[in-house]
Amino acid sequence: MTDEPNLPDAISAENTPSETAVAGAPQVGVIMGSQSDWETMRHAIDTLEALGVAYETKIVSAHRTPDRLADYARTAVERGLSVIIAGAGGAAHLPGMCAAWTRLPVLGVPVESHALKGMDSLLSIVQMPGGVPVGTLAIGKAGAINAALLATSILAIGDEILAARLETWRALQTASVRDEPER
Ligand code: RP5
Repeated sequence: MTDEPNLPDAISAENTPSETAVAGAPQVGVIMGSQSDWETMRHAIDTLEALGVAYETKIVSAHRTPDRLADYARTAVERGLSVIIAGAGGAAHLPGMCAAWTRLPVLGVPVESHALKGMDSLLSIVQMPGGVPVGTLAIGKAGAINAALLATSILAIGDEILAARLETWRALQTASVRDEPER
């Protein structure tokens, strides 16, 4: 039995683009290596939507669509993105290769793999050589949610509306924690 609140539903943000968004243009790019990553990465999308952050999402594989990855990451700045969230599993090169092509902050989400429970994904993403950073989150759903929250925190540095929504999120989360365990 979990007490986990449905914060995306609870926050009831207005779902309008934040004040730094230009005509609803995406500020966050959410990419994933495969359709099979959707079940994890949808939690990042749900969180961004709840907070009213303008985003775009795309399947971009470092291995299967390398040219798509290069095009996506190399044009990310000029297209107005501020942060990229990249989720991948197994030999998860996507976040690191994406970071190689752009100066934007890249947040990596290790998707849980069948063979190694996501340890392979985690280590593939987290062990970047010095000079090309990827901010690595937890394996799976928690990492996807936190990547969205962290992306929003980055945007909120210059956006009071998003900052207020994050404060609301935290307050709802705090209010949802029981004082004593249910027996
Ligand atoms: C990675 O390989 C993807 O990110 C995915 O997590 C994993 C398996 O992909 P599929 O074989 O399910 O397409 O590139």
